Amino acid sequence: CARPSSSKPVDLNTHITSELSKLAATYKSKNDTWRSVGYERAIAAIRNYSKEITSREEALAIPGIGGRLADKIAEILESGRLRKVAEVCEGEEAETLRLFLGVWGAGPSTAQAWYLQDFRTLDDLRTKATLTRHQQIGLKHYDDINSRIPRSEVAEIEEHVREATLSLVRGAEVLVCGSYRRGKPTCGDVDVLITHPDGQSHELIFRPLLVRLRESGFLTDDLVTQEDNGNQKKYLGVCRLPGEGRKHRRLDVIVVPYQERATALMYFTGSAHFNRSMRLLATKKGMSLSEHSLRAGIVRQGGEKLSDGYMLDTPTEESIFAHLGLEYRPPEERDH
Ligand code: DCP
Ligand code: MG
Ligand code: MN
Repeated sequence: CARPSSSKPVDLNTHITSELSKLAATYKSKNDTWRSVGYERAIAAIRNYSKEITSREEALAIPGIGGRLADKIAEILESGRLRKVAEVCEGEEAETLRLFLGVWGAGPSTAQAWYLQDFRTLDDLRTKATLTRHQQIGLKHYDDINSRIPRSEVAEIEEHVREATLSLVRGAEVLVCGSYRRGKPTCGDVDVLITHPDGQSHELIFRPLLVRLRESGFLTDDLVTQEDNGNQKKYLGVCRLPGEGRKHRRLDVIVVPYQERATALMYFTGSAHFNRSMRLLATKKGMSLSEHSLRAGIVRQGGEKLSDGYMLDTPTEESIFAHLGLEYRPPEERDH
């Protein structure tokens, strides 16, 4: 939940939330949104609780935790684990769905459909399933895409993209966001934000950069090239550094106008959960936050926007926190 850094609670209940997270993830993979969202809310409530939970009664007193969840917490407190995790998260169906969800471009309903068609292995998918173009790429690079990227390699990829960008347009700014900027030891992909301080030259970067990186063999597969997200452009693909023994890595690039750099930076740094909290908080304050801008004076009536309000000046991330009445939180503290 969005809150000032000074009051950020230390998570003393990871033994509880880690068990509940397994349930939330498995229900999500089974397309049981109702249950997975229920567990995710409970996890958020427990994370916001600043003390170690020591009894069923204490759990029950936390807003958002009901009787059945308190029972589960009590079981974890007594035995260190939850029998329901074994029941729900282990076994052929759950394991196959996890395997299939690792195919880029496959969501819970696709994974489930494949399971119902009696596919059980990646080879089954390769030989028998009807795959979208994205899923074919996801399957081709399955092992590489599903292995974590060390920070040092993310930095090499950043440097590679920076050199290519600067050779096209001098003075461009290139920065890796996502889990890397949040300080994670390894990353799932590389999220590169590009902008230009002159406010205009960013428009010259997107296509030529992709052409250059494709020609050099660095980009190996294109997933999505989206040129129409307002003034921002977004590319999703697969890349590989030159040299022997390199893995294929997922690469996301956004090119944004300088005016939108702080809101785009904050969005692209995440986490996704943090972004949802910040947007929710903005909405509660009659504002609206997106990767493009922060607006104030929004008038809503029953979910409908009556007034679009006006744009606030957001030259830095600090200014966004300030407009929202929050103390600044550095990227390392934006996981939730
Ligand atoms: N993002 C978001 N909502 C989503 C997906 C992404 O707000 N549904 C934002 C927040 C993410 C950022 O984009 O932090 C980058 O997305 P990634 O999927 O690359 O996520 P991370 O970089 O945070 O983690 P990972 O290490 O898995 O890449
Ligand atoms: Mg990422
Ligand atoms: Mn990404």
